[in-house]
Amino acid sequence: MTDPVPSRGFRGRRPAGDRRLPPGQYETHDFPVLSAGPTPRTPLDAWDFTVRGPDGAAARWSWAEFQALPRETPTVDIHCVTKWSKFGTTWEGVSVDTLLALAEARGVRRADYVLAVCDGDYTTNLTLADVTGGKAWVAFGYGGAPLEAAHGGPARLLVPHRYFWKSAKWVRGLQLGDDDRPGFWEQLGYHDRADPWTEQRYAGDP
Ligand SMILES: Nc1nc2c(c(=O)[nH]1)N[C@H]1C(S)=C(S)[C@@H](COP(=O)(O)O)O[C@H]1N2
Ligand SMILES: [Mo]
Repeated sequence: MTDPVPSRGFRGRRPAGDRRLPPGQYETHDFPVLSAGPTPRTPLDAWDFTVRGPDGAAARWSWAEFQALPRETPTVDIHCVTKWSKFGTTWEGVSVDTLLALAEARGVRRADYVLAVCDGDYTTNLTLADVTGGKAWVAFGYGGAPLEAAHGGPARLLVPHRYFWKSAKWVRGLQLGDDDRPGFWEQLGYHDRADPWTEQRYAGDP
């Protein structure tokens, strides 16, 4: 039997795998650790997660409450601005859509911008659109195991369609706001939006 579809390699100029690799990136099979400071270690009984609206109204979950929320297990490619990409990483966590819907039911008004806040004072800014529509999670599992502290455990934000610095490790909350407030790396000259497919690496990149 002949295959009616030409093999993938002959359909375009570039090897098929390149379609997964944003411009300027290379694939790695390692999982590098990149942290701007020491790894914070918050005990689970002191951990909570807060979604705060622009007017101050907030929804808060303890670790136990958070664990009882509906979970998802996304498998995604991740892209660091230092140019490594890692394909097919599998996480477990709660979708930001789920968190926002529950927060809204508790009187938290949505707003156009989101600042992720973390233990250790790291922050990063995103748009609401960047973290809704099945594109972002608060992940506490990686590769079928609890997320290691070095990689952001107990829980980190996972926003795989943006450069990986937007995936805030040790995340403790999302602050919704009507204004875009630059986070840690964004104040130091990195791009506010950070789309790897258009190489939004530094402030001023189109
Ligand atoms: N809280 C916090 N989150 C962070 C960082 C950090 O320094 N602190 N580094 C960011 C950067 S630059 C990258 S590339 C990824 C690295 O995640 P990893 O160490 O799990 O590879 O985390 C991001 N999230
Ligand atoms: Mo990074």
